Amino acid sequence: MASNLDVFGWFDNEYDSDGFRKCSVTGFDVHRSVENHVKLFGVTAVVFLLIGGTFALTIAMTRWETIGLLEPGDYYRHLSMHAWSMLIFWIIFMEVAILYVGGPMVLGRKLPQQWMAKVGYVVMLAGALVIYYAIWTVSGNPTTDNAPLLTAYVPLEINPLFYAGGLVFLVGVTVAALPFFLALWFEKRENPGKTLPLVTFGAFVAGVIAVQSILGGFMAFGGALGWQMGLFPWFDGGIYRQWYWIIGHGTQQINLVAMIVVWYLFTHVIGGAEVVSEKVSRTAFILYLFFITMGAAHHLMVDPGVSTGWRIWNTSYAFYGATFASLIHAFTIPAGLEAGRRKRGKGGGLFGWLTSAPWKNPMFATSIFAMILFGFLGGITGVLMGQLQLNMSWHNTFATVGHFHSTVVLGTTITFMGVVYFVIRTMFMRKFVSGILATIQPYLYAGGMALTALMMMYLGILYGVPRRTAQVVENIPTADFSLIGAAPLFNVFGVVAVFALTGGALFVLLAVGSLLFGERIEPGDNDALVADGGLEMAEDPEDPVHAYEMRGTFVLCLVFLGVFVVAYALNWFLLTQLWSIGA
Ligand code: HEM
Ligand SMILES: [Cu+2]
Repeated sequence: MASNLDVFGWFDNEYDSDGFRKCSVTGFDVHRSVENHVKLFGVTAVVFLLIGGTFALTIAMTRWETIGLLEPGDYYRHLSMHAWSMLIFWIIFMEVAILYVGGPMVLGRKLPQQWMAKVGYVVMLAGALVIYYAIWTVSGNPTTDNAPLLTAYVPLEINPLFYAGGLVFLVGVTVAALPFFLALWFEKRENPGKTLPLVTFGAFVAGVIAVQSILGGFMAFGGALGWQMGLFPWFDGGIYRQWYWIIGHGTQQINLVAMIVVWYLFTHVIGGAEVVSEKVSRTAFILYLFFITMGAAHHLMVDPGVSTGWRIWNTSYAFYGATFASLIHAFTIPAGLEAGRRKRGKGGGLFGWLTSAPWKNPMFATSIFAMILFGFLGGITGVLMGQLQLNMSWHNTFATVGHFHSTVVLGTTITFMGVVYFVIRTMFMRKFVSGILATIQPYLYAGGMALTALMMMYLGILYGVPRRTAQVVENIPTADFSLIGAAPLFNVFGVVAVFALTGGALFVLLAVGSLLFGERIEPGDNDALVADGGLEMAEDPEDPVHAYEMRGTFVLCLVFLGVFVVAYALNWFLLTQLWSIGA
């Protein structure tokens, strides 16, 4: 029974008397309470993506100095709005939705304590608005009120409201995540001997990393706020930076684990993948739990506040435990797809399983593009720049921005766009307003964004173009060298950024358009989404998936390794070239 307020018919699916329905695509028993909250958080996230995307336009058109849209004085304000809308609000609202899918929805349970989800939602929203207010009303007076960007390092003078907003947002996220943890708690209490499904297990690991990160966030923002309000005389800048990066780095690892969870789910549901070895995949998730937060130190590589031993131990020893975990997933997910599709008779030669895959389905394409682009562009560069020596040539250059757009955009954002498509198709039960545009959108966005990220890296590494600044080609204040040689490349950057922005705008149009005008799908009419051969085949115990070949994946892994070696060698070569500067 839909509420009177539901004028768009967004919450009017039919449920049995217990409030459940069976999803014809995933086979999950979906409870109304879970589904409705997933919709709420998901739609809100898209609104933040739209806001963040608008500011992506203004800052990209500023860095393209031929256009030079904003005055240098306004640049930081727009950059802060972009960063917070995208990296924090769009992604974290989506992540709460993904926790509800990975927990109660996969387990076929109700969402426990729904009021917590609602309170968490309102508090998150309030925190976001306070942060927006603090950023937008920045006066720019350097002794009282600077734009916070993401890092807001003390002792920079920043409006205390900003730190307060950050704390409120963190409280909201914590409260919103509680129903997820409760669902797992109840599940384990009722079925003590049963293992959690892999997707739920992965979501739980993401949840634990979130707890670690949030604690770091309370220390950093709470300490900074206390210092700003005069509760204690100082807050050491080095200590702040370490705590700050526990959350700054930790949240990126939540993104990583959340998107890997989605990849396992979508390659299975839509591509027909199966998990080749539960043990191996679960071990990889556990490695993250132990090692990934230690990587926070790679943000302090050039920081005099922490010892060299601390930096090297955390980034070059401990963190490789987490890198190893990523390499495992980089094998097991495509291997599961290959073996699962071969089992369904969709193999053929080395790559027949790939060429026959549902490339026109945007939910499949987004996950596969994200996996490839994240791995090749984001993953490899992350390992390179996370090394003490190579960090020298990356730190605070535009190349860093290229690296993290490869991770949080090419990886997380593209994956989450697929999740939004999925929620529209299987929960809002709407067809896309245009099937062709929905097919094209991931290609346009992934292509445009990949080129944008590559141009950022190119400009940063080869020219040393700095990040976070409005002008370098026309005018570098106080510097006596010139970057004018980079100007033609900035034109290329500007053009490909416009392609990416168009792809992003198309996504928002498709999502909102389909929610408002999309044709309704009747239950059972969604079969086009189901993997070749249907869901049942996946459950046949007589026909183990690991008996099928995975040689295509093996070849892909060798290609990956080859690119890795070349990129590594090239970066060391470029580092040696630095010696000639000033000679
Ligand atoms: C079409 C899409 C996008 C374009 C063209 C774009 C472009 C840019 C540009 C030009 C910068 C400024 C770099 C600088 O001056 O240092 C930037 C910064 C940033 N972007 Fe994006 N971006 C896009 C999407 C995204 C998305 C989806 C996310 C996150 C999910 C994101 C996260 C960030 C962050 C965190 C910063 C850094 C802010 C800081 O330095 O504190 N961007 N982006
Ligand atoms: Cu990091």
